[in-house]
Amino acid sequence: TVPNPVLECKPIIQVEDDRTGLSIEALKRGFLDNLFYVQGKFSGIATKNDCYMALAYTVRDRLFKRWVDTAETYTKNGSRTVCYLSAEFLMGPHLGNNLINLGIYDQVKQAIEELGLDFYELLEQEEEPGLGNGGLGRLAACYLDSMASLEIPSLGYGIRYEFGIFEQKIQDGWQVEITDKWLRFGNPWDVARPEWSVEVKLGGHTESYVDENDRYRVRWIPFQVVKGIPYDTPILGYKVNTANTLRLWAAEAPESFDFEAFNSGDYVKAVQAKMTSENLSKVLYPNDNVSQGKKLRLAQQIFFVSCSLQDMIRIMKGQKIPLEKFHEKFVIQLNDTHPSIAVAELMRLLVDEYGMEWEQAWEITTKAFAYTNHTLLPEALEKWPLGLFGELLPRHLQIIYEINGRFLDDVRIKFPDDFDRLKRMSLIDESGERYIRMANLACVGSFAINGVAQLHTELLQKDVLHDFYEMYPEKFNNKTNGITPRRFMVLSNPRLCELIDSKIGNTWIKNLHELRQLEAFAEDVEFRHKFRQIKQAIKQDLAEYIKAKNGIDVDANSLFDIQAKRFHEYKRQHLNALHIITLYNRIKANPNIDITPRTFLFGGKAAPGYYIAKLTIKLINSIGEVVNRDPDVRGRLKVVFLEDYSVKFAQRVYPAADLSEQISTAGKEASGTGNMKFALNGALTIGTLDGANVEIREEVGEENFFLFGLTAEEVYAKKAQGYDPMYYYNRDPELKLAIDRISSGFFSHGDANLFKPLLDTLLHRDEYMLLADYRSYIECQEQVSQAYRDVENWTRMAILNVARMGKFSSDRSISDYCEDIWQIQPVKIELSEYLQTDV
Ligand code: NBX
Repeated sequence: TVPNPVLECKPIIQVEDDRTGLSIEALKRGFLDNLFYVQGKFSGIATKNDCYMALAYTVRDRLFKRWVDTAETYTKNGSRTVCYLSAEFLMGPHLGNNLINLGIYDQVKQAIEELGLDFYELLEQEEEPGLGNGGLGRLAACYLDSMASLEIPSLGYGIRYEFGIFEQKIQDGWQVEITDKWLRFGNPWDVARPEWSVEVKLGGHTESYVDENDRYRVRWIPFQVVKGIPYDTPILGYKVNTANTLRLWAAEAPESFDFEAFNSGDYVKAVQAKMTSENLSKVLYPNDNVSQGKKLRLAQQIFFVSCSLQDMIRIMKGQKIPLEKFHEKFVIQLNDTHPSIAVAELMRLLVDEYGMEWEQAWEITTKAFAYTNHTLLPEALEKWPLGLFGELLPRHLQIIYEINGRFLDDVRIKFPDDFDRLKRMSLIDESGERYIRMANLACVGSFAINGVAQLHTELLQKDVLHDFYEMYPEKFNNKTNGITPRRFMVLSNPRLCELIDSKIGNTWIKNLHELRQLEAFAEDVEFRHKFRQIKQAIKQDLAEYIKAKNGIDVDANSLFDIQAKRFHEYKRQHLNALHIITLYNRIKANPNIDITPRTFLFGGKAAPGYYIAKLTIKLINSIGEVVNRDPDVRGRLKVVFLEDYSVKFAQRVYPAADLSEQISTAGKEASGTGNMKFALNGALTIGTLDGANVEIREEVGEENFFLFGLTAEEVYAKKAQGYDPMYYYNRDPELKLAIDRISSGFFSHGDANLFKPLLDTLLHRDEYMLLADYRSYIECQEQVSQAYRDVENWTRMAILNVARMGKFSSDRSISDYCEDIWQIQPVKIELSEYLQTDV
């Protein structure tokens, strides 16, 4: 292509101006300028949203020099790049985070206040892009922050869902779902790049042919073609010049498609085809840890995967790097199996579209991919009915057969005559209805396979992926999850940060291990006092929010006991509920009993089709209704359901917790990351030996962690022996009473049937062993209540938790990925001096 002279020109940014200046005056001018030129309003009629938008653009302007220079540097250097492929990115609000990472939070706050506006009110205006369900999507977001902060060239690739995770309303105690119209007022943070659109084929059939070199080739004649348009969001690192890109694809019908149908005269059909295409990026599937096997979901997966791989090839062409070097230019991390069709799609692109030999293409493919597993739950392992798969992706089905044939030959050589093993490892499940097993495809197509916590990786190797571990032990490794301290401390807990900074400076934000220096202050009475005051003030703020929102009076002196996460039986919110009922029953039996006052806070969504999870929400609200108004309780117990838990709201919740509930059945939670966010903010954990709890306890010390429950091994052993929940029910009178209170209709206005499905699962199956763990949990909670009364010691333990959380920074996780898997080094982005903040 002819060099475009425009490419050689950029604005000469050499003086502080309204788009780059960081002085209060420049920020104010920038804001007014954007209010005028972008929103087209004078201040007299500007709405809060206009002001938010003007502020967002003012901050965005200050990102662009970094973003453009980063892209330019990577392009000129042909830098090796990590591509993080994820069906979900749960980013949370961008504005506050960008202010923190740019290092201009205080200046902007002052500028806005000098304009007579309420800074926090403007921050609150942002509609968060809820493009994820829970931990997996939020992990992707934390990793983008850390990759940028560590100056690692990276691209996040995903889907720009028009409707993100639904908004949750509670009506009469039940969850009701409202569509999330997050794009309603426009999105100031992304930029459409229609010039980089690509096409994705779907459906139809394949044909074989012989090419001009007498080679056997396959051609795919699709039924439908969909266009993907990339939308780019800058991802700025913390106090560095690196601004990487999150590239999300939106689906559209290609113009030619409309045109053909239009010419044939069927205008309505043409518009319908357009609608069908746009459906692809319409909505995020709201399931967490369960796969539904819907065709539209598979279409979403191939859509964003194909767009992303084609985009990588375009980038290579732009940098004149030959395709044979694909795996040197890019390493692709698969965030669970959701993008694992990429293995077959890259093969298709290389072999069918670029005429590469199979062997070479396979060599490149298996050097390019790495796979992260996030679950041990069998119902979450993705498998696609063969028929459905072949209808949508006929060519990929053939490619998977070919991969499978060659792979099974390898298995046969390594394990001769082991026919059961072949059946288990095959990419196709042929035990009944035939399915494609996506985890198997991901394992075969990747050079690295990792779990997300030590225990989880061990269980993968021992159980879920055992055959693959025996086949390829060298591929397996652990990468314990982490969280970004920028969003989950600096942004969400400024008061605690200020206290910490006053003692140890602020370099801990980049090197979280430095928090260790706080250990010494755990013994400092004055420090403990300040630490407590801060927690108290934050709890008071939340109490006021609850009063306004739920109309419930909450005592900020009570122990704030919080469980905030998706609702799922394995996470056992109903075990927490049984504890509340037990305390309530004790009060009813003895109204003068001495009880540590507690406020039980719950937050989280249930998948709309997950009846038992929704019923658990109803149960908690029903218990709250009774407990909160019973005069015998005299305010000693309160139960509050926090509606519509989101990243934005989570940032208010973590800092307010005294006690963090991490009570999943051992062996079920892959890692958990909320557990880390709570502990980093000075909550103590009550938890099982599950996921990353094990490592958190190791770090903070067993004396600073409330442990209960069966171990993963004990859970398996008990199941193998034939577990009978009724045994516990009949033997533990308090447990029996708690359950009977529910089944009698006590919490449901006398309706004895309402919670029957929930109780039936507990009494007759109890897959997640609540009854087996009940007594241990209750006793552990008694220790918590006792410990909370010793104010000084509780504070000491809380400080030690904060001090010892260094390991759980996502910076540590990302450095480990870089060293062990990605083989990638940082690339410094140089900016002219006058544009730098306090880097
Ligand atoms: O991933 C979560 C795990 O449950 C957590 O233990 C872990 O900490 C976190 C990050 O590694 N998994 C998760 O959030 N899964 C999903 O959201 C999910 C969504 C769709 C789907 C399957 C799983 N089809």
